[in-house]
Amino acid sequence: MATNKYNRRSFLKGSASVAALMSLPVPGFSQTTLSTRVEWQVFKTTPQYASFLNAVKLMKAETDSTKPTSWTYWANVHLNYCPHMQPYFFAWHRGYLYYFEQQLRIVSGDSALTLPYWDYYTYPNMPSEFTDAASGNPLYVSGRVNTNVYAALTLAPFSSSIVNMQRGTSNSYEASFESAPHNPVHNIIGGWMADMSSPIDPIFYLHHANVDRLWDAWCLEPPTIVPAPNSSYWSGSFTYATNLTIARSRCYRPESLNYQYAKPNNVPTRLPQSAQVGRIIRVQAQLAPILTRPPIGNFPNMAARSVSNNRRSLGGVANVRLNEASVSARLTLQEASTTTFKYPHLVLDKLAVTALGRNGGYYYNIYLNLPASGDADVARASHFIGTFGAFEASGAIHHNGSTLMLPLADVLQNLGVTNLSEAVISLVRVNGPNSPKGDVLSVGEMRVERSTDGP
Ligand SMILES: [Cu+2]
Repeated sequence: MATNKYNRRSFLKGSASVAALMSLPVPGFSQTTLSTRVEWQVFKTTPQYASFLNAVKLMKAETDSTKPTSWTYWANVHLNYCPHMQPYFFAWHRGYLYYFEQQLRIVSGDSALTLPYWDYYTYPNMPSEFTDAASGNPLYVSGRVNTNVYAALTLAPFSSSIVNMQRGTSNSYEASFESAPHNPVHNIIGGWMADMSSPIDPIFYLHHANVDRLWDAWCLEPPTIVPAPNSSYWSGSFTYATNLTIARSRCYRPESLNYQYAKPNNVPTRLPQSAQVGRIIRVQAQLAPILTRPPIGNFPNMAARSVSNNRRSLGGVANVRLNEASVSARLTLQEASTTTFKYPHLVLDKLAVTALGRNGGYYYNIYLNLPASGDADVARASHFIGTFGAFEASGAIHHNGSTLMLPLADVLQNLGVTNLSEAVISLVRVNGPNSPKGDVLSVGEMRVERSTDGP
């Protein structure tokens, strides 16, 4: 058709063609026509299902990872550039999916192809098309530990108290959502998904399309607060590869990238019904109320010290090894000047993942000062700091010198703590239907820090 101006062959030549993706008119669509991304169960009944399978197959067959027509090229984009635990987690991934979706159209030659999403809040079991190990199924990868992600789900980001999209604000949707369900879905599935190279597993793209969809749904539900399109938050650009960037402002709304999600599109208000059925009951039992705080382990103390000019450790413990048991650690702290060192963090430093732990199938919810006895579950949400598993560790090891920094400002405010003299940190283990037994992760030093710049 007339609008279909791209020259497919030029994209098969190699990495030099990446730049052309940026100026590519969306094939088959005028500026005002939006394409619609649909849930997998609908998607698989459309003609685009065959195009999708074909594109994945062709991209996996291209072994030159410097070419954007190869599957590995896009996994490397994620490995090298993705922001995790920092601003623009949602927006960067939106641009990433946009370019990947265009690549699928180019490779398949189907200009009507859109990325499907997997709504695990309705269907907690991975679609069977991805788990069929028949040879030649391009959607299958070996090494996944679980295909049911019920244990990863939470309604926490959709609670009425989470009103700010932007990270670094109090009650940030981006920070809450990334922490869970985003990270646990990676961890519980495991295999490639528990690693920064997670886009090797095709389910990655359906997971992130769902993340993008839920971001969109949340933004449209008052009274949510999103930086306005003319805010400086949206100035600048994101990088995906040399010569492949996108203006941040284009990631503000799906419409500015010429797509939308099937309507109605709402955030979930309940966990899946199918949680009542069969083997999932076992998973649900593992999410039972924490009736008691996990026992306090015996760890060497680490004294308060200066970490750098702008970071101060208030104290911590050393050599925390994590296995199938939940554990707590008591940190004796020496408060710093809170006028200079404004921003409190929990820092998990010198992280290592064991060979067993690398596969995933589990994660830990981290809490501050859970009640020592009584029903900790009642107050659990206000004590929540974040999640930790093979996926978070992989990101920290790749991008951040094996250090994970979790902001504490919100939880301290929720608990009314102003002076830090002691902190009890609990790591509560959550398992998928399959999970490893034995040492999985180690934290060389777990400490509370304050920094001059934050959050
Ligand atoms: Cu992800």
